[in-house]
Amino acid sequence: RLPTLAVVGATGAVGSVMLDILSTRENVWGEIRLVASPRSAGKRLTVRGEEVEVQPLSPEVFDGVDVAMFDVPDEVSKEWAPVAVERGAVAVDNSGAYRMDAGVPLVVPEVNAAQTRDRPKGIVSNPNCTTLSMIVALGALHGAYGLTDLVVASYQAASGSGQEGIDTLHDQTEKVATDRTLGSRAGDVRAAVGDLGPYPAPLALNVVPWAGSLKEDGHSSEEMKVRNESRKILGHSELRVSATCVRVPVVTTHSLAVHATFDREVRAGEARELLASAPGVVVQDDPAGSEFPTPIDVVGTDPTWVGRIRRSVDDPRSLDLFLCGDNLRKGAALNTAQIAEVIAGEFTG
Ligand code: 2RA
Repeated sequence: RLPTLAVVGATGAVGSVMLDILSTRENVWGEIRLVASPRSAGKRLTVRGEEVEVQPLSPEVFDGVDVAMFDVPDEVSKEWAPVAVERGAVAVDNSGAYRMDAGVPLVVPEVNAAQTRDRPKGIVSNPNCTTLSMIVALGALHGAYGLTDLVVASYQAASGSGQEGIDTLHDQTEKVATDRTLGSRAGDVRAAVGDLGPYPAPLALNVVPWAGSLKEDGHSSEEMKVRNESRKILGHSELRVSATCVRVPVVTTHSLAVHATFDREVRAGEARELLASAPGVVVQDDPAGSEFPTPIDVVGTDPTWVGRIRRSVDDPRSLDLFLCGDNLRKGAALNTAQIAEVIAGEFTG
């Protein structure tokens, strides 16, 4: 029997990428049920070439469901993932509600797929998109060389803030497009863009060193997620991580500059080969030929792209890398789908 899947949050920014992914990957599902808030229920969406009506979120909607994916805000997952589990489903959750829960595995199939089975609460968590945009490549390097330290600067796309982020970036970009004097006087861009949307400063013609909410000692929630989730996924509770998360005027695909230090000396050429053969990683690294990943070229693709691979000038145990990953695909929908497929394998053998 092919298992039944519920997609909760089917109408959101990640939800629509999910429907595309479910329609293009090898089909492992019987029925696919689409679920959303009562506000969006009744819409008809296409998945696997068929129109399906979106059902309102309710306990009964999980009856007969084997795997329920959640792409909804933390508080909705907190309330409804246990309801799905009670009704007999395994919940795969892409919110922050359960990621650091000791009874919930945090899974990236290329790195720690086996942990999917160890789910005492019936819930498996999907990491944050920023962690996911680098961790497949870093997991491969960790397996070979043993990571000790990570220094990360993120360049995060507007779609990490959902449709509101994308709309804000486009609206602001339109407002600054024709005045060529803008950006040369403090305050001129701020005055021109008006509405800041979900951001604390204009995103057009700018970079904003902030994502998420304020945590202890001035760190942002996004920076703490990069640290805590990397440690949990890699099973390395001593890993030292410093992150600075920055929003940039890119629509979709997060980028990261990473300084990674290992237990032993590393060679750039060897690391490049290792990454090139790692599942889910593509190396694009020829600066002489202007070959390196950029978000506008990576968007819409599944792998983590790595370039600018070089050994640190001052430390033979460190590598510097530049990574890009589509934050809506591998960063959210794709990884969730991959976890769900691992669970589907338990039903079909
Ligand atoms: C962001 N990581 O990019 C968040 C979204 N989950 O804002």
